[in-house]
Amino acid sequence: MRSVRPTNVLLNALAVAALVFTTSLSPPVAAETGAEAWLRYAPLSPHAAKSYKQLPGKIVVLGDSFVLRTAQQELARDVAKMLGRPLTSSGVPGGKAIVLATLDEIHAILPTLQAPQGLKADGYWITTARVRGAECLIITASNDRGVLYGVFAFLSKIARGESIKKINELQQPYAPIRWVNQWDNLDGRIERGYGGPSIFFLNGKVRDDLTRAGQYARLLASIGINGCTINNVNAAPGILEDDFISQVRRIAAVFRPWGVQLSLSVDLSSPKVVGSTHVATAASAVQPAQSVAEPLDTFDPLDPRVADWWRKKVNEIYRQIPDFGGFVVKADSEGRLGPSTYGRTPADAANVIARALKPHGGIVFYRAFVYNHHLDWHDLKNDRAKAAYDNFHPLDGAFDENVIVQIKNGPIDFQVREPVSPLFAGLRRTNEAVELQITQEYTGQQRQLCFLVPMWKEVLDFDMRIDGNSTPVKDIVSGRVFHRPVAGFAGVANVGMEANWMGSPLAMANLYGFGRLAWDPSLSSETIADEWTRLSFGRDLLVVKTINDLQLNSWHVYENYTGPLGAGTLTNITGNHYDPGPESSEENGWGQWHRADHQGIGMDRTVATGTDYIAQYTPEVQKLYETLASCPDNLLLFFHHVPYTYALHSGKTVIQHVYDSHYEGAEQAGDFVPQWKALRGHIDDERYRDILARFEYQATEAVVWRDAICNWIYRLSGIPDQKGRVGSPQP
Ligand code: GCW
Repeated sequence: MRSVRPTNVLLNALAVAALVFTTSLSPPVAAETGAEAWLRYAPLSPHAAKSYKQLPGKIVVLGDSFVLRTAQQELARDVAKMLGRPLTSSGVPGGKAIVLATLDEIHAILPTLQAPQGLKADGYWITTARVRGAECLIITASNDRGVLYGVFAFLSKIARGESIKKINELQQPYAPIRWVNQWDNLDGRIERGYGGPSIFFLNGKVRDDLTRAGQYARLLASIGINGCTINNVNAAPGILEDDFISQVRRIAAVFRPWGVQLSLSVDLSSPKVVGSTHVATAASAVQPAQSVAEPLDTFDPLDPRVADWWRKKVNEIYRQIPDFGGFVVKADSEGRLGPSTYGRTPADAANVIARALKPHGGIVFYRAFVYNHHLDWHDLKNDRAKAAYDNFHPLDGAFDENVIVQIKNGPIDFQVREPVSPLFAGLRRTNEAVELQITQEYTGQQRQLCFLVPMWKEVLDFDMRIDGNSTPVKDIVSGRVFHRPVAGFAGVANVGMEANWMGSPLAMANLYGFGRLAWDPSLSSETIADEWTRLSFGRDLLVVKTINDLQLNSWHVYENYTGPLGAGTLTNITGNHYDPGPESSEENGWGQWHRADHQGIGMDRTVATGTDYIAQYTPEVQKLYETLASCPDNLLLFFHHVPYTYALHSGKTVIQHVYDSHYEGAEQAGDFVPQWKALRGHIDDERYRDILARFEYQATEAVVWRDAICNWIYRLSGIPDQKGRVGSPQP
């Protein structure tokens, strides 16, 4: 046997000792699945915990409701997790305490307490006051939900290490409607969902175990989201079968403690088909339906029998779900039936349902995503981008007060870059909501990093110049500009059963960011990214800086190697919406055309020579886009058809820009890998390895994209890359 020399033994022993020493110095990095998302509430170091030692050890809750109880439990549990300190709870004031109560309740013990300004529904105020001689921390609001939001905001401060000394913070939501839509099918699959199967449905029934649905509601409440539509806008009529409603009721029950209102997507032909669709049944805990709506031979919205059908159906829903939110409607779109079957308008369709909901306080979201997907592509005047405005602008003022027209941010379909929809400025007497897509359908499907908050900020801050005034989109969709009673934000989230919800831990920043922007669109992308990173990954400075940078750069990087100059995401649009497929955009009726040919590229949407789309904007915005001189480079090909040799404002030709941006983007995506590798040992191994594998994959995909687009455009244009990378043999 070979003897081991003493020096080696000594060195090995020293190495082991050194390892043990260093590991015992750095705090253990616990395994994480991402399931807790931004609500990890990791224990604070003893040093950090010290700065919260003045926090009272008791919670006093005034009043009683599901939501207040949730607020109290959440506070007690998470403070214990972070500070290692139990909090007792009581309904009776006395001594130092954290008081949770609505303003009305608090006035019973503190009649003089006045919020610095009127609190809107869901707004909250965190302050300190002396109650019967004892210094108390007060979390108050005009309603119970606001108290819960205040608790989450307070916990977020501790988790991020913010000081709570002399706290006095009042926060109001920017808009009353802050909803997510889930595109879940009843069989359990999710349309454009990349985080596993539905948390609500399985094999045509509501899941028996709704634990995840409850946890989802908690995540939503923590960022101020107050409504969730649980099923696909391509709605199965079976959702309205009486037996199904009694199943859905169970989902509403797990949402309720978090103040999340449940709503449903419905098919407009329901009056004709519901009653004859087969849905799987589950044991019902409520009495059978009292007012069965029989199937009719029509769904004509102006037929009184149809109005009666909706009334009965809605009454039955409210009997089972008293806090039901309302319906989302996709009609006359992508093959869905709609009011056009009977020569009726979207307003006729929306109003018949709205009138059934009105006595209960429910709302109809009627989607403006109505377009003809059999457009004649030979006709250069045809333009899908015009559809929403053409269909809805003439109906301004025709919708009932409890209808909201839900408008996608751009006129096409969640592309990597689009101008904002002109319809935002085209409805003055109609409620609006902006629809943003959190799930990354056209932006990498969660397999590639694309933090969408900077894109949404550009949309929300875009000034529509209505009547020559400053009218950013955020002020229109929040109801401010035209003083609309209900308005706001809808985000297509599509979380699923995968532990980390969206399929990728980093993609959760988009859900977080949606909620934060819906609450306060003036927050910067940097602030939102920073909050999210600290909550999700901790406060290590290298971790925070690296992840923030990755997130904040990712949209531009993705745009660089996928879709140039506003031409759209050049994905396979007839297939998976993921791989490069620029040819699939052309020569079909879908209308996602870029009009690339041998001479040039881009859609001419000008008033002068094009489709006239630009005429849908206000005069100042028209001016911006109509001429090549003023049109920004990043939207050039959305609005204009130009030769490949056209010189951009940057001085580069279009073709050289395409080559350069694709090479630059692929290189930037490749750089994500070493940036991420620097975090090894600074975060838990599970998420480290998972995300590393994603970045390595993204780096190779970016090269696939680069080559596909560069070769395609070279084949079309015949113009080689000045830098010799495309179109001529490598030296
Ligand atoms: O972009 C398209 C999606 C469809 C979706 C549709 C819509 C739910 O590819 O999957 O259908 O938009 O928004 O209605």
